[in-house]
Amino acid sequence: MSKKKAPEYRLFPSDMEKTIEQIGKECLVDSLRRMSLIRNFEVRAESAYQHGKIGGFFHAYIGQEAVQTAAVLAMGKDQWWITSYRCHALALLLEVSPEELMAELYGKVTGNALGRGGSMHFFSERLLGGFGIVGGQIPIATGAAFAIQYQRHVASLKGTKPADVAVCFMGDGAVAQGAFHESLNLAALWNLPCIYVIENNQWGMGTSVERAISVEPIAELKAPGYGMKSYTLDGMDFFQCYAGFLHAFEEVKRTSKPVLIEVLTERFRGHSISDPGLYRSKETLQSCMQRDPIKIMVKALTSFGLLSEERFQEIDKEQRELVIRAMQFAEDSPLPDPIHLEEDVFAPAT
Ligand SMILES: Cc1ncc(C[n+]2csc(CCOP(=O)(O)OP(=O)(O)O)c2C)c(N)n1
Repeated sequence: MSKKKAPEYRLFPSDMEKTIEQIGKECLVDSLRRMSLIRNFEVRAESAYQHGKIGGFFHAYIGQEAVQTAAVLAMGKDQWWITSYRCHALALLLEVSPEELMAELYGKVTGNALGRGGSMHFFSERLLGGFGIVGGQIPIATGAAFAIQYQRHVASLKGTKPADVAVCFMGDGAVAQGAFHESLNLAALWNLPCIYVIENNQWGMGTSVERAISVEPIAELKAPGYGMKSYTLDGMDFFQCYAGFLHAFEEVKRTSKPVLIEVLTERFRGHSISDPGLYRSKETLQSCMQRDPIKIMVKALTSFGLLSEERFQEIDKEQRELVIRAMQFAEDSPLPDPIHLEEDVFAPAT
């Protein structure tokens, strides 16, 4: 196999100072608080897992926090949101309580899916789910975008604030799935307001993106095949992500045409909690972690005089305590009664 040329990325042009001014101090500090909540939730839940309190699959979002935090801020919570099994952050960002999510991880009846779904299947009113099948969420997002367009022209859903777009997060590994290509073709053909976001964290389990995906930059080279526009964002930089997502959101609202976004990011952990990550060296991981999105944001906010290091430490402590209270709630909650075991299971009896 011949070695591919190193991709040359053309990042979305953004201006940090302008973005900071546009978002404003209060909202920026709140976004940092949300990123700290996600990080603390993941770190504490990992430790609960190691102590045998949580079982099953578990995929942390550590390292990628800036991406979905910026997307939800830029587009608002009223869109249709959907993602892969790496879904803890999106649920927190869409205001599902840490208690409800932690209880779900603990398999307790007070959990987000009554303790029956676990780590990969968080949901909320506007979060159509975490999905365990790689690429499984892409056709569903496309359907949500179809519903938005249909309701605009034909009918309206009573009582609910209409969404402007459907936002579909996926990993780089999902790009090799047929569902990705079928969905993009249909969305482009029918002008569906869908924003497809590839979170390129460089790995699909232990396979590097350069060994799995035929061309890079992924979005820039794949989107033209469907007549779609594309953007590439630096996923460790909250401000770049915000500017890029906001631009794409305004564009899709105006044109009702789908766009494809590639966000360059890194996961600071293994694929899942059971992955020791032997396919990348300690040095490579250390160098990725130099660009910690939380540290980058703290540095930017302090340098603009919007936050002090001490204030960040306080915020971080508050979030840590919030998560510890959520763990206590999960611990104290009852397990589901086995009598409910076969409820809500769609498996026809033979
Ligand atoms: C259809 C399908 N094939 C294989 C798997 C096993 N699997 C789970 S995660 C994963 C890697 C996906 O990587 P990527 O899409 O880059 O997302 P990331 O985990 O990096 O967020 C694979 C192959 C699966 N869940 N579904």
